[in-house]
Amino acid sequence: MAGSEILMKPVPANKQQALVDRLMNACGGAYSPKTRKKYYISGPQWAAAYQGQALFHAPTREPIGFEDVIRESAKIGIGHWTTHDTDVIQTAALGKDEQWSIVGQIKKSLTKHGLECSMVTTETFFHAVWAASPAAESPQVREYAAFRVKNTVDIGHELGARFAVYWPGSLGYYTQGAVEETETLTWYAEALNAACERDIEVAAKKKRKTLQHCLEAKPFEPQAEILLPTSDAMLAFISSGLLKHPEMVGLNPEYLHELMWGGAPRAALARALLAGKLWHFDINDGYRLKHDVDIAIGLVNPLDWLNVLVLLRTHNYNGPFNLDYKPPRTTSNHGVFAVSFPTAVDRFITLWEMAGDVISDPVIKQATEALKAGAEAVDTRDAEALAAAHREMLTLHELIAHRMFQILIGAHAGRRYSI
Ligand code: XLS
Ligand code: MG
Ligand code: MG
Repeated sequence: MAGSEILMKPVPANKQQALVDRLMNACGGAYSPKTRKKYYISGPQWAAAYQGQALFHAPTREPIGFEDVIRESAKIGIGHWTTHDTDVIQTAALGKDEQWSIVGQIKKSLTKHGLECSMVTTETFFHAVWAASPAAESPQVREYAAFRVKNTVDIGHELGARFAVYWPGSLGYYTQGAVEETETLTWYAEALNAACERDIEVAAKKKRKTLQHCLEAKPFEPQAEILLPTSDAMLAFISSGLLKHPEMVGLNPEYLHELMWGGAPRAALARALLAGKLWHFDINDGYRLKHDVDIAIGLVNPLDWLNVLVLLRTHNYNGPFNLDYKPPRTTSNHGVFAVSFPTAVDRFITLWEMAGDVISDPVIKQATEALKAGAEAVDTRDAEALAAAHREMLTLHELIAHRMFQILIGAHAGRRYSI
């Protein structure tokens, strides 16, 4: 095919949706909504309603509301819905009657479409009131922060949520020295304490379990320096003694946020698992040491994702997988629900099932068992003898990596390429 050959006529605007839909169909391999619903996948209001705006970018999509997101999620087979307080309630209406009337409408819409609200989170980064963070020097701002997180707990219980997430985005600074780190962290802990205490009260009243409060770290953005930049920092914070109810507080790691600081997401998740704090997980993709590009799962690092899911399946992680990504600015409103969300869900399911293949693969199993069996007895104080005894066996590390690649491309199941 000549590189410059034009195969298609220009496509008029009113034919483009049909083209996208036809090519989506041609892709094949889509799971049914019923199958998709079997997985604990949640769709954030803010991800679906994201209009493509950023510091250097004007929006490319029209605004949509919670009714649209809930209805379209139901059609796709996304069984759970998550939201920030201000994704659905204007800041000025928070805590007022208007809030409860909106929450009532949300409940109706969820019931109508058979969705559940799994998680609620407080926006403590967007509004001007958070310019100095939710743990600002001013006691009035901190009191407002406490009100906001407590109010989110109330909303969460009303909507039947099990999780509350905290991404303290603006907890940091642009210029060093203005804020004292230990003081700021102590103040931030006070907000979490207020949320947990409120939760204990409301849960008792409503005869519900308390929520699982999950901290989410991100190494940079929107502040230049962040006081709790990684999931490990969050773990240290949980056990710092500042929290009154550390047992109520765990983690919501985000895949890309760990990659952003140059970490290995799978290793970060492993540390959270060991601490018993891997409760909730934001799934997406992107690049190391770049800003928060929030690409949908599997489009950048499918092999790494496969590895992540092998770890989670091995340890029976049974929390939500929250689709915290941003449909690209090039995707239309139609494309968000016709392409972006269903394909993200389907890549997740495929990678999850592949992780099952990895776990039961006979080659990987034998290789792993052989590595754990070690070599024949040698003097365990003799480094040279030990290294020599294991020399051939350690080639299995690379062999296992190759086998995972084969599983990723289907070669283990007979897919062949030949010249
Ligand atoms: C932003 C975060 C945010 C949280 C919820 O980078 O990922 O979306 O998940 O506030
Ligand atoms: Mg997130
Ligand atoms: Mg992100």
